[in-house]
Amino acid sequence: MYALQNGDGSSSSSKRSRTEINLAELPEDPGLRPRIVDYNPNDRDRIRLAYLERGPCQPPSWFKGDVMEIIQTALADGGEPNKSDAFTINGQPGDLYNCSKPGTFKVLVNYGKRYLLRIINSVMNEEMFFAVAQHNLTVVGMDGAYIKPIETDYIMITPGQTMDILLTANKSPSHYYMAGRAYAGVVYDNTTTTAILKYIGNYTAPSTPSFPSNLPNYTDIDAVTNFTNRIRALASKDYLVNVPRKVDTRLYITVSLGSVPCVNDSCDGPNGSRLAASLNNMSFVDPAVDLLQAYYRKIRGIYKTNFPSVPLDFFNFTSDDLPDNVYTPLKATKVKVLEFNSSVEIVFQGTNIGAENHPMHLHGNSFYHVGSGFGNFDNETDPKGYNLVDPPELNTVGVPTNGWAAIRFRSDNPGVWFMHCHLDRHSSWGMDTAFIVKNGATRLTSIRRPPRYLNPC
Ligand SMILES: [Cu+2]
Repeated sequence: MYALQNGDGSSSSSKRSRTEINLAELPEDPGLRPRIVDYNPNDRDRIRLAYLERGPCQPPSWFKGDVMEIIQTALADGGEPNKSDAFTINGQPGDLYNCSKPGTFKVLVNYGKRYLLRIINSVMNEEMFFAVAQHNLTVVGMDGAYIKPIETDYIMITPGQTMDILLTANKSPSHYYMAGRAYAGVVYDNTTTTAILKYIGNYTAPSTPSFPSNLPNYTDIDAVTNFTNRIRALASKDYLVNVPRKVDTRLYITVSLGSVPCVNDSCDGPNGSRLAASLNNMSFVDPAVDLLQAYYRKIRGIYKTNFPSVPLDFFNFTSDDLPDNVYTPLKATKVKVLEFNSSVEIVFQGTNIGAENHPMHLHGNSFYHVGSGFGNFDNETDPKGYNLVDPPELNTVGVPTNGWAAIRFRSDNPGVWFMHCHLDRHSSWGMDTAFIVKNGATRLTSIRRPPRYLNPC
């Protein structure tokens, strides 16, 4: 329990009533701050907000302007949101942007030591290439699971993915750039963010650090494929792979960017339409009551359970010449119900309706990424090439541009789990659905009761 100073100079327990908290007097030093649970539940939201306002806030996408206003305006007008103006590494855009040089983030290293870099792509709308000048990277983990170590001179990481990377400081003591840039989508921020790997010691630093020559260019699709095809589970005696061999529930899901009509063709999408992204032609509509509450409390009329298991129309999904009627999805709140502990296979099929790499992300479960390819998925020949020996266990998988990705998992986590494209603009346009995983037979395999107090959003 922490003691806090009151306005009158006396001190008291931190679990205090709402009227006694003076936000201006909350400690600046994070080390002196009481834990949030030590405050009265009614005060916690105000205190969190007060700390957030003090910063530092370190968004990896940086916008000139109010980011919420930019997004809300774009959603209201039905068009693309502004691109970001910069990417950041640990809050700093780096030397290649105007005015940011003094603040460039630096990683100090000692010659001969090995370092663990934990890379998280929390960029809003772009997959990213990342490299460190003259230093190889050894990727050893992804999304919290070990993989067979990959020696590489660059990575490609999608929003939502995390990687554990070893770097050995074994080059001439100097300054080296680490740099990130986008893998091109339909629209993308084409700036480059940098930080500096700085060796500790006495040497003459270069006026400009060397730049990673192997950082792929924006459109280098081969660099994406070559890197992602190397990702394999560690699959050791201690880290077993347990990929379902038999499939109970099979889903084939097309991933598309389209648009829906707008009154008087007055929106900012193509020909005055409103942009709408979809899975199996369903463009997800945010429900009035959240899905977990609606399911748990049995509130009717919030969602439907008939999310389609296959596309409503089959056509040549990746053709350059698409039928006219495939651009307009249906807007609905549809989910898929899964029995407890069923083995599930999902094949995501990218389409040429706004073709780009879509990082599909599942909440509540990791899954095995058993296969990928370009073009249309062939349900007879492609499964023969699945990797069921050492597929990586992930929670986000990039569906290749105009290609497909297959995943398998066991639905052993009862509850309601959102699944969505991790490019924020696609998710906000409806490239989402949710799974309701039913309870198992016992209390331990059933959804838990909600806590007595839930913070309002
Ligand atoms: Cu997407």
